[in-house]
Amino acid sequence: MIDLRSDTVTRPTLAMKKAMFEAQVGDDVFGDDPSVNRLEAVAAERMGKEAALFVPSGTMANQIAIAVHTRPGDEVILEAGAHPFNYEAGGAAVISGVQLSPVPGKNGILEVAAVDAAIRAPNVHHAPGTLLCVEDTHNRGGGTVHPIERLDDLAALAHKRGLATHLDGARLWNAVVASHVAADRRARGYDTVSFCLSKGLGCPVGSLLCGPAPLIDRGRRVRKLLGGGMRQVGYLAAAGLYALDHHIERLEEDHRRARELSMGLMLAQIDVKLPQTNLVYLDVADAYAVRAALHPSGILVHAVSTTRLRLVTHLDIDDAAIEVVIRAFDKLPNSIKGPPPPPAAPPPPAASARPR
Ligand code: TLP
Repeated sequence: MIDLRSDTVTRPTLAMKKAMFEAQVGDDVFGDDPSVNRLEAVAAERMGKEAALFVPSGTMANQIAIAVHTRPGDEVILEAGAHPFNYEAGGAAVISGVQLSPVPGKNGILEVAAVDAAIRAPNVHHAPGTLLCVEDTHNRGGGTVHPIERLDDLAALAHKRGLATHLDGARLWNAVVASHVAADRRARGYDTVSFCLSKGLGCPVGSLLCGPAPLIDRGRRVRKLLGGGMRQVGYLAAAGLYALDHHIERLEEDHRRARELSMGLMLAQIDVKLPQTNLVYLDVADAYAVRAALHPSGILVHAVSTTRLRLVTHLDIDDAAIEVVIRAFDKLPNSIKGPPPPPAAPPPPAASARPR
């Protein structure tokens, strides 16, 4: 199988499994797991924050961040394609009782002026905006990397207007490698930052939420409330520690393969842009038909919509796999891989609305 659906599909390498096998563990709910304690200390240090919390998923990291930064009835501002607005099962409303204010950006990157305009003035009618969430790299935006000035300016504006800031860095290490700007520098303006071990870093499970110690302490309680307190979870923390030492620089290989894949697909007449990191989005006439046509050759892709596909490079995708995928796309009929149909013309106005 050549599984390009996500970078979450990787299996641990033999060396990672060895590190897991040899892990020292204890009961993490009692704070006794040395491997988790070490992972949390290393994560906090790498992000330039005081403390960190090991959680099962990126979704839980974001939801805990939203919970600790807000009160019920508050408003959270985020880009319209952001993960908590699109893929977290409405969790912010259920867990924190907040409303989300989606602001469209360009390829997932927010304009500072648009965020400024979205923050409502204090008024008895308004839900007070108390948190800005930024996503780097931006998944639906195409794996895009924020220019560091934009990250800084968005955080500075939010703080000036009295909002806290959270950086959803599920793929922050991809942004670090692509931009050559260190993780603690990218996260500098943000009160909290999360990152995933289970994506490009190749671990089976896990994410970290990093920030000031009092907020992380509160987050620990929210994690328990959500059922995310885990016991001898040092086996998974050991995978994370291994990945932070061995799987970061290699992300550049995933980015190179994503570029090679997109260039090959361009030659196969596919509507695709050159990616900045490891996420390749394609616009096609029929995404479900393309997905079905590739399946018998063992190629798995993710249909984001009826006309959009996502192909993700990762630890288990090598150069040979990229060639196989390009050849398979080349053979697909134009009727399904060609450009998406133009948007349907709006219906004519109803008879009663027509000028006489
Ligand atoms: N994204 C997944 C799917 O949920 C779409 C993927 O395959 O890309 N923030 C961002 C920016 C993410 O892309 C994701 C996962 C998360 C948070 C949540 O992480 P998990 O899947 O660990 O809950």
